[in-house]
Amino acid sequence: MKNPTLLFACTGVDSAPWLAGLADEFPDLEVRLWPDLGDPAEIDYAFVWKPAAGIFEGLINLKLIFCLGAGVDALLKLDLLPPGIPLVRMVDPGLAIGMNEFVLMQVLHYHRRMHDYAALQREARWEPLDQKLPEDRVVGIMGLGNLGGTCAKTLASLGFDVRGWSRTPKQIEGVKSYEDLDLFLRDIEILVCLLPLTPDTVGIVDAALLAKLPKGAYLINVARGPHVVDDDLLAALGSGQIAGATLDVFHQEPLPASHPYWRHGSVIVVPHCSALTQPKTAVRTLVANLRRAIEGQTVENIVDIARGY
Ligand code: NDP
Ligand code: OXD
Repeated sequence: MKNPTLLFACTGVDSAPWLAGLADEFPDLEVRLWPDLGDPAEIDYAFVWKPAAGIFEGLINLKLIFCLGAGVDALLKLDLLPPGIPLVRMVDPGLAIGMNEFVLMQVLHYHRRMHDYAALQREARWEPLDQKLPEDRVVGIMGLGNLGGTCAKTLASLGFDVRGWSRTPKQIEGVKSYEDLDLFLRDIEILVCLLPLTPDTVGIVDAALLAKLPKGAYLINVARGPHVVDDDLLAALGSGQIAGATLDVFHQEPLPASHPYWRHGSVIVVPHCSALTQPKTAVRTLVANLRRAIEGQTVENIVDIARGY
């Protein structure tokens, strides 16, 4: 019997640590590196990120597609997935650790008023500001899945008043779960977006949503750029409705040099790096799921294509 064969087709990703990790964790797996795929009929599985057009052509024995990232919006938009082949997204401890660190860092940044201190420093003003206890700081997380749920748990464990909004109710210790968006937004001082990008969530952070937050709230968007209507956020920053924003993701990436976010005094821009898929942990996640597939067990984290995540 032939060895299981995986096509590695991840654009812009250094394949070396992945290939080394796969060789260690699954020596019997044959890995083909796109575009040198050999006989397409021999490919059983594909591991992809920003794949080239036509990549799935001729893969007549393809059984599963694994995505290197947690978000599959770009892949679904390309409209090149062969019908009927399940798509598996990345749910991995390394990603959750990275996102947890980044969100915690930015929530603490706003909670401890570093944004205000930076403004005071620009004017050489020595002015200690009021400090709130975490229990008096309301942090809201849109999306309570693998990443949002992890961040919510961490913030709750530090004593923050954490509220979460998701499609279905969640039970996370110390976190108030909301399904009604308006009710959820009412008292949020720091809003974190960790939703998947779907037809239901594109443009969700618009003028109407921002106006429902208390004046002077902060936004942390670590999900996808198109969740935010940029002109509406810029207007809300201008009016003071939003006091500051941390943005990791953008409509166009890299963010064009001319974009007003780059030089906006109330915006922190980082280059889509809040959580990177780490080969060290993600190879083990991939291999565990590959083995489940090969042994005929249930594969975890299959995307509901109709729902978009
Ligand atoms: P999950 O699928 O685990 O969680 C998604 C959450 O969003 C779920 O709680 C889901 O609710 C909720 N949700 C989805 N649609 C709606 C809706 N219409 N209304 C209300 N709630 C909704 O995703 P992850 O936590 O793994 O990842 C979230 C996103 O983070 C990814 O899709 C990706 O875009 C982004 N990401 C960004 C990274 C970065 O570096 N910036 C890195 C990794 C991911 P329910 O549970 O009820 O279904
Ligand atoms: C992801 C990402 O979805 O890197 O994993 O954004």
